Amino acid sequence: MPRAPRRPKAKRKPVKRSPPRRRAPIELYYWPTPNGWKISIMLEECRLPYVVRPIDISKGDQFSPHFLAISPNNRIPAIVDPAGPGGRPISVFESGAILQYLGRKTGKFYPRDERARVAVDEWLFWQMGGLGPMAGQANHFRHYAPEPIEYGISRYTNEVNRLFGVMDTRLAGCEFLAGRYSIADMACVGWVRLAERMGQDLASFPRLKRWFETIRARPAVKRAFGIRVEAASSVDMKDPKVRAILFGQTAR
Ligand SMILES: N[C@@H](CCC(=O)N[C@@H](CS)C(=O)NCC(=O)O)C(=O)O
Repeated sequence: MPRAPRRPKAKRKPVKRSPPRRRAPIELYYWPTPNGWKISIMLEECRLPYVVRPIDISKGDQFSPHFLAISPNNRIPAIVDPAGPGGRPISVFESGAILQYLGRKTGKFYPRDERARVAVDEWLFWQMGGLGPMAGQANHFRHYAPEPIEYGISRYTNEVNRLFGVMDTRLAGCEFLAGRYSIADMACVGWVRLAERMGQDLASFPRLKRWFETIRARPAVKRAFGIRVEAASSVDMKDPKVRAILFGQTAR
């Protein structure tokens, strides 16, 4: 069959494209502590653009009206995502809520499948309600109490020991806390990093040690742990002004 003659191509008008708009970065209100690391790890793992806004908790930046408007509990970390739901900015405080938010936003490290998500939530909440607070108290009584209080030291050191044991047992059956690497692991790793300060020897927890070494070797985790905040390295925890800010807080 003879082919139909080709129609001459209509000339397309050149479409003027505006240059791609650079996405404003997420602002991370941060100080280099286990709670701060959780979020820098997640941002690095997801390769999300972000800027670090240091909140010097030893000088009282956490009480500035600007920060309190974002984080009413006067604690780091917090984030402001300029491209939140509906394309409008959103601020989020509480590290667990931030991890879940970023997990939902990116679809990474926080599975959509309900069974898998329940497992992540279990270990995330276990960290938020157990490991974090207990390790925080162990650290306080072991290093910052004005005089040694044996009851407080052993109560919280033992509790961290028990919680490390829970992780060690769990990790006998799976590579990561919720099966696959997730925000639950990111929430816990900073506390395990400080095991010695909490009076724990990782050699007694071989599966936990293996888990820690695996996570610590991840490039994103290395980058997150590598963030330097100059002022943080010179904080003197014996300075009465610093101690009054951090340890003298009441409802006011
Ligand atoms: N539950 C909070 C705890 C955060 C927290 O305790 N942050 C500490 C640093 S690790 C802080 O900001 N401390 C400031 C202060 O004590 O005033 C979270 O997980 O975000």
